[in-house]
Amino acid sequence: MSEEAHPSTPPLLAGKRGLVVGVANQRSIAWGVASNAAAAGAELAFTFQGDALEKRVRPLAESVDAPIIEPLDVTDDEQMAQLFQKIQETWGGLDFVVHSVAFADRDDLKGRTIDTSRDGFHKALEISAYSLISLARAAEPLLAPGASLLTMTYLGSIQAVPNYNVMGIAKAALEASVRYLALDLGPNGIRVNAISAGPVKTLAASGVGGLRGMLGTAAERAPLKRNIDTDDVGRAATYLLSEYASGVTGEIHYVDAGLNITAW
Ligand code: 0WE
Repeated sequence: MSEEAHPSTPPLLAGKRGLVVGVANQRSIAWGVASNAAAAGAELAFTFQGDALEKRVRPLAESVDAPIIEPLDVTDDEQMAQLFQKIQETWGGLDFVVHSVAFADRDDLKGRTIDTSRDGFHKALEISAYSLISLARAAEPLLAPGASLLTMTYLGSIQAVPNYNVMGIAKAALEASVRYLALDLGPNGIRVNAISAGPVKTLAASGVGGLRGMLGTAAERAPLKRNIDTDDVGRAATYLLSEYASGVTGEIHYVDAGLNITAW
């Protein structure tokens, strides 16, 4: 009967160990990914950036019994090395990495892109795009065939979204990095993908002027007639990190209630 046709299968990420970089608080997209991955059987390591965020991240990480909670500023090579040393000692290997990190100076997320300073450009690209490359390089020795990397991007990479400005340029670099890293790591059976999330009200987005209006417009325009939440992203992420996506790499997967396919 149905038992024979549909034998029960283990949860999607059973026995997998993953690193999650980019949790700031409970509303973070990274937490949506982490909580869904944990529910799907993954064991997780977390990083926090600075003392202020440690107070937020630690209780969340402990709620899913994370054995590794370490500081990481993605521009600090020494912290990066220490983090992977710790993962090596604790686990000896790693099945996935979630990168959910972006930063541009607040002044560069308004006004004209033409006014972006060299320094502001460098900072946005370093933190938001180069950090995926450094994480991939540091993680590579720990990754076995079947492992995967996942990052978060936004439509502003391929369409000009007012005020997204230098972040759009950084996300374009990030998406290209996904494809080139997929090419590098593919021969070892390691996949690299991105989720392009629709707008969500997170801490990162809270400083953004006009976000409320954007969320309203997005929900009206999107085929699903709603905004997405971090669980929408978390469920798609769980699939991309799992064997169910074994043939998927170098992909930018939209989780935006269909917004990106619309013209009007
Ligand atoms: O990628 C993002 C935002 C990332 C972000 C947010 C901030 C706010 C605080 C990067 N750096 C900073 N720096 C700060 O000082 N999103 C996809 C959310 C977002 O940000 C926008 C958006 C959307 C959507 C900025 C302008 C217009 C739309």
